[in-house]
Amino acid sequence: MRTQVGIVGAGPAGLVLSHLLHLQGIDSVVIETRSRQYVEERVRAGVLEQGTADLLTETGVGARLKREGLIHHGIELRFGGRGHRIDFQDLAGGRAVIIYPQNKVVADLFDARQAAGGRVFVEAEDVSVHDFDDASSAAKPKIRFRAGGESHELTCDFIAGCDGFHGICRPSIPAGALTIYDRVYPFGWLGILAEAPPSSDELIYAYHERGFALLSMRSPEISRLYVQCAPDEDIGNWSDERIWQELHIRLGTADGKWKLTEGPILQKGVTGMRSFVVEPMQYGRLFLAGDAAHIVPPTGAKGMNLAVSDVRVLARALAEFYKSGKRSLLEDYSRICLRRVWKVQRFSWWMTSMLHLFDTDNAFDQRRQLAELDYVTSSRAASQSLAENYVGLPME
Ligand code: RFL
Ligand code: PHB
Repeated sequence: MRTQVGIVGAGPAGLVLSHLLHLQGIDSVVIETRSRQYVEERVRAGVLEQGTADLLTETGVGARLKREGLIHHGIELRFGGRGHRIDFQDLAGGRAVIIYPQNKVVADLFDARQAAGGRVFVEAEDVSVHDFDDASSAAKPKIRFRAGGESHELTCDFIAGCDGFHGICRPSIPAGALTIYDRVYPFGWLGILAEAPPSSDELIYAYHERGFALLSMRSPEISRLYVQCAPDEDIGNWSDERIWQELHIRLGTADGKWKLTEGPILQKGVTGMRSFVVEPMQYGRLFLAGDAAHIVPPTGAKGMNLAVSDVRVLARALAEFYKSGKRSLLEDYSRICLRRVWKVQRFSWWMTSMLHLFDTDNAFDQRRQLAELDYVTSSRAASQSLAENYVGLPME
């Protein structure tokens, strides 16, 4: 089997890339280990930067996003029992974010690939990548895998490693060729999906002496809520009742007027938190994109957006190569992406550092965090910096 670009992974990075390449007349094949249903039901991100939403709309996969996406012009930071709004309309030149779940983005893209006759192999096993080293340029890159009970070998010009943090593409690069920058946080998030109308029109990021809490949503009927917990927290220790109780405490206001609406919990899970970057994001004819190359803690709501901005750069570089034979943009892929990656890393680390409880014994740190929150919500310069990062920095 042959194609121009072999794509490993059908998350946002892999599917957006395949879609963008198709629009440029470039053929690709996507290989994914999970089933389509699994990928479409996996509860993950919920916030699209305006640039991400615009890209999906402009490339013809935004119909449902337009119908069901919730446009948010601000977020609330809640601390000391009071809410403080960050107004994007005013502070970020009218830009906004769109609440639309990642699993729907993925479903919309699967539909688009299918309608265009795109080849996507799901439930693939034993996926491995070969001959992508430029030194062995006599041979073309290959992806081997098993699917539908058969062994396949896909020969391509380039491989896109879009297989997430635990994928096989990054570890297939000789270790000496990569530098890893890593930070693991001493906490995780316990997240729930609840059949309850969101108790606020906008997201609430709450700093509390018992730990961070976040109120988010998926639709006017479904809330998504998180509480900071231990990184290895046993979900078995958290009854529904205990989760709601903790959310009431951490999100509550001093005047007692704000009410959190409860509802049946549809799903719950614990996520660890880390910051991670690999440099460079390219080795020979293998290009890493999205979580395969970098992880951000979810506090800035950036992971999926960063995955999409990587593949936008990659699609443009591949289009230039196939049109003109020029490799200059491909050679620049890593440098272009990493500029944005590090700015987003900085923002996600900063939001995380400001809002989480790091050390219950360190009263100095807690006072410093409260001062930071006070500054961010009272200085126009500081709130503008938060707003412009949250809605998404310009593409380049
Ligand atoms: P994905 O989505 O992990 O997709 C990788 C795909 O590769 C498959 N795979 C393989 N396929 C073939 N062969 C192999 N050997 C393979 N190994 C793995 C996997 O099954 C999978 O389908 O990576 P991608 O495409 O780079 O996308 C990244 C995003 O998924 C991720 O950054 C976001 O979900 C992060 N994130 C958020 N991002 C946002 O932009 N906004 C948010 O509000 C936001 N909230 C979140 C988040 C992530 C969270 N969790 C669960 C980590 C909230 C949470 C709680
Ligand atoms: C979500 O809705 O899942 C969500 C929203 C904002 C974040 C992280 C996750 O910062």
